[in-house]
Amino acid sequence: MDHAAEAQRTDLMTITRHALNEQGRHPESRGDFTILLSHIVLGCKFVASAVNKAGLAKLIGLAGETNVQGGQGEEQKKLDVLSNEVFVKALVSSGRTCVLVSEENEAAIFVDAPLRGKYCVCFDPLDGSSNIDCGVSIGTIFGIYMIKDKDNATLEDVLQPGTHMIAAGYCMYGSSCTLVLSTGNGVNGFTLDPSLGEFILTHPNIKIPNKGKIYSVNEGNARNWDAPTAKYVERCKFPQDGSSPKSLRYIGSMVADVHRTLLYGGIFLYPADKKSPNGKLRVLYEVFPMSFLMEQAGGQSFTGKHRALEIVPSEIHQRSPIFLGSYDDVEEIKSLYAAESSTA
Ligand code: AFP
Repeated sequence: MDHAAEAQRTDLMTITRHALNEQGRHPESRGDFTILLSHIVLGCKFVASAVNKAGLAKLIGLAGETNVQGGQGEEQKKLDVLSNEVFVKALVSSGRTCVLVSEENEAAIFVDAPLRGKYCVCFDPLDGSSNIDCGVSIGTIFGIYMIKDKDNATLEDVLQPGTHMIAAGYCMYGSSCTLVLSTGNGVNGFTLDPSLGEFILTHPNIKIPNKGKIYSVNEGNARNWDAPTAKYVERCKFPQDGSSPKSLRYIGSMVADVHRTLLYGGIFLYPADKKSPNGKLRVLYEVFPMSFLMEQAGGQSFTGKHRALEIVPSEIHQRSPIFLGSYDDVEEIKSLYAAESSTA
């Protein structure tokens, strides 16, 4: 590498440098968020490394436990357990968190007083775990809130609408490891450079195309869909305006499906159906963070009734139907639901 290329390589926008720049926009800031983020980044690096080694280390396989969603037949895998431990430890040891909600823990975790800070983090440490055994992309999803009073933390601090979130993101463990983050000022994507061990800004200011050519849904559930969802998917395949049909892409790992939607445009749907009237995906650590990112990137997110970020959750593991993606594509499904409710 010549000197010019070497010099350019040292001028990289790492995620820490980015966070410090953002911090500079808030003169009152004391760097607490930057410290919290650096602990999240550490957790992501640790999980990325564990995912990469999983096949070799025989970490894959059932741990013999059932997670809190177990009543619905979901099994917890060893990597999930490990990832959860990693994130809980990383978040608690940051000294900046107060209440934690994890997909893997039935109850919220209240951090002990000496280590308490002003943030609440809701997270799914390893989403898409049914994809682990076949090496398909999986990810960590997180949403961050500010505590009202850290000496009197309650569940209400996390049972807030998504509009109160101050930051959200996901890390995708795939062919590359990519961390996508929004602190409410647009969306940026950082890719892990394994030679440096640093997340480098590779996708600045991500904007989702206004309209996309892809729809993403588990069509195996089609016979249980309601009329607006069924009609929308029919229109994707047989457009009425003379346009080309949309392509179907569905990985079954929300982080990977949403990442593609964010970059290429289109729509991701996990609707309600007759079997699951509340859909499948969890409000606090799937629906809210992804909706926050979509809106920050210029897209939309809708529940079938209203803007997804306006849900007021009453339980930490609550589920909701979700339609998110390109602005115009979500607009179309919104109009189908509006037409249905006006004839009801
Ligand atoms: P798993 O963690 O059980 O693999 O579930 C993944 C997930 O929560 C989300 O990441 C996917 O978008 C969705 O479920 C896939 O659900 P279906 O398998 O019902 O399509």
